[in-house]
Amino acid sequence: SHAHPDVVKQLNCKFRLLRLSGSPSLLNKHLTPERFQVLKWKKTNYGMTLLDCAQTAFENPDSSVGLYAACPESYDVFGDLFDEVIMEYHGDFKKSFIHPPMDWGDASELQNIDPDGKYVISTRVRTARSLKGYPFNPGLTEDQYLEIEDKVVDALTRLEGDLKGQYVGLINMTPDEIEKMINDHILYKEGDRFLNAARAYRFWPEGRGYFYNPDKTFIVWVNEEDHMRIISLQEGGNLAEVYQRLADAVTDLSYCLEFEKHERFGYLSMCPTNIGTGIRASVHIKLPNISEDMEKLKEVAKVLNLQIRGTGGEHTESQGGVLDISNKRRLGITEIEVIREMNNGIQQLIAMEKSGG
Ligand code: ADP
Ligand code: CIR
Repeated sequence: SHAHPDVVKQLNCKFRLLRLSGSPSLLNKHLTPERFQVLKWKKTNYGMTLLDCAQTAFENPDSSVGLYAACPESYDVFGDLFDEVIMEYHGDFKKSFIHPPMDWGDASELQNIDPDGKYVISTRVRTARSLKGYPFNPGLTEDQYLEIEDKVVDALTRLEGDLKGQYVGLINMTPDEIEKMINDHILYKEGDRFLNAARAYRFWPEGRGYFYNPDKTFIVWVNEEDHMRIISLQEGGNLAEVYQRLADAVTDLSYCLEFEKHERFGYLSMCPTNIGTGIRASVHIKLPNISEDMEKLKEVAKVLNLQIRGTGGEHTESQGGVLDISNKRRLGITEIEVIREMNNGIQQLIAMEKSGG
């Protein structure tokens, strides 16, 4: 079936304005007029159109990517566009490439990323998972939010050992409690304008919540950007321990839940930057010497396939010299290869810092 004429009309108007804006987003770069003329008519079996995928860029011309998948099928129905954005973000992942099978490798090959404990404040590794058979945020009904929450919480209650914990729905939290958990880097922030434009906050806080173990080293976010964000974190630089905990948790959860997978792209998520392994492995780190020249540091990070974010995560500023540095690509390489890439890159930055920048 086709997109409704009203949707096409809106798309025509918004597309023209985007072109005029000179937006630097990957969407604006790769949604050429030729592609637009074909894709604007398309609709997925979940009822999602190009408008549902691109409205984040229409409303935020300063987006870096500017494209979200509204449902799993968006990756194929709007494939001409997604392929290009994915190829550029994930480092030349060509159309003929297939994401490799899952391989968590052997965590014991990793050491403490900062043995002297001088630079790294904390280490975090997260991945994204979507439950099979549901759209992503822009297409979810209120009932589906609750259904996903039920299924995920049911699986989480079965976890054992140091993964055992409790689930709290946002609906049962006070604004102060929420603020504290966000500041402690445990809970997701609210009101991100990129997600808001993508219609990711409908029915909020219905179906939203988070799960945590008593040490707060294992966290699961439910129905934020993705159905699930599975997170392992702790103070210091023991990457092996953090990574092993995540691998164990994902393995255990996969016995109870069926995740959405794509034959070329591996695990699917709402943002094309988070497909494949879905892994972002980060340190909170202070590098006073080499961060004096941020432009230069960004250049070095680029060569090392690293991404720099602010202290509160994406779209935040650095506070007190604390940077969030992580792997950039998550697709086309295995889980353990993602971690090696991040590990090598951070080691090199620490070596540069030691030698004075
Ligand atoms: P995500 O990593 O899930 O894509 P964000 O970039 O928004 O999303 O980060 C989410 C939260 O995780 C933020 O509060 C951020 O400060 C926190 N965070 C990221 N890396 C680390 C780390 N190494 N140590 C502690 N907190 C971290
Ligand atoms: C954007 O397009 O700017 C947001 N949707 C975030 C994109 C993914 N983030 C990233 O690579 N830093």
